[in-house]
Amino acid sequence: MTEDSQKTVVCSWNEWDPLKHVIVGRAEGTMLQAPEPVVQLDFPDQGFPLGTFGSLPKEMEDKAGELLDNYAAILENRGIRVDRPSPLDFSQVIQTPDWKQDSMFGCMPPRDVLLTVGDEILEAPMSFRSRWFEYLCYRPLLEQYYKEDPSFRWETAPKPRLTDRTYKKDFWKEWNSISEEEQWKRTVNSDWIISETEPLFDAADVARCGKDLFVQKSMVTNDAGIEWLRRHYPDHRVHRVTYREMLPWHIDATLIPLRPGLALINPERPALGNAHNELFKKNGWELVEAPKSVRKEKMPLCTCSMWLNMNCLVIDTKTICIEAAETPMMELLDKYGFEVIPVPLFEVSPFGGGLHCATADVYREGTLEDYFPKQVEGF
Ligand code: DAV
Repeated sequence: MTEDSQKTVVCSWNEWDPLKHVIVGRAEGTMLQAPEPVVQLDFPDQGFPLGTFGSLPKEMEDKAGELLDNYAAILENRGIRVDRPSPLDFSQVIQTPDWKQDSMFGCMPPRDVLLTVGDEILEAPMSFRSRWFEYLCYRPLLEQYYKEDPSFRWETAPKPRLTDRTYKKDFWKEWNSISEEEQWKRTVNSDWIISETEPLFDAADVARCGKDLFVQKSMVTNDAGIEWLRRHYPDHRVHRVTYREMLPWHIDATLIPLRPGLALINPERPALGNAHNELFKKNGWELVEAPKSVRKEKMPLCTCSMWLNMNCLVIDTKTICIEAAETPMMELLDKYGFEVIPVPLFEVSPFGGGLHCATADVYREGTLEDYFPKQVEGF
């Protein structure tokens, strides 16, 4: 092998070290997926009432594709290597010995599937049946990294069975019939649809800060999944975090680490319990409340919240990509000394998220550091 082919390709310990290599997702073929235990989409005014499914409209897909290509070009112009996944036919029926699912989803948000910690990329289990095979879209890239980089550790979490035991029976029927007060009660107890039958997590429920990994318990991440991560990363401190959010789904519109000592938080989703804020405070971190999005409405067929303005990509501790319309967010980060790169990506949101969701780290220059030397007991 040549000297060049022996270099380190995969390494990233946190959300802010200088980004050199990243995966940007693709919109092609994305489905409004077929109903399954976790996903019960209902967009009657937009042509997809409960129980129906199908491809996202072609003109939406074209626009999203254009914006993602533009995002990739912006990063490449900064000297960052950008790779893209290989979409599958997401309209196909998939099955395992345990279940059959009428469609897949897509491969716009690599952040949901791939968790990069140091020299390892871990394929997350995923708790949607429609997303069970999504890792295949990234296999051509992972195979290539494996050949190029002798120290790359390619890992996959146990593939979940996702049988009916994985999901609480009649969850949605119950959830939709109880009062808001009851819903908050269940929320505070993290009592959502997935059971503790098997470890489950999406990679996007993890915020990486060197030795400390913040993992949100959510609609797609259970305690067994958090425990699996704890055992899998014995040299890290895995913190189980919960916020006051009704049906949480990924941490990256709730807590966004920006650089050592600074993180964005969501003012509508305060951390539950005192340990979270105490840990940040004790270690001299400032938690800045994100301003609201300038948008008044979501894109049609978008399943994300109104907080994708927080879903930004840090290029390094002085440079950050923000959605191009989000002036208040840009002004805030400018005040904190960042050079802001505006990236238009709003029309990509129905395909699974914002600027952070649409990427997955492959390489950031830097080493494993301890940014929280003072810990909080039991957290
Ligand atoms: O608040 O809607 C969106 C993240 C999707 N990957 C939110 C989180």
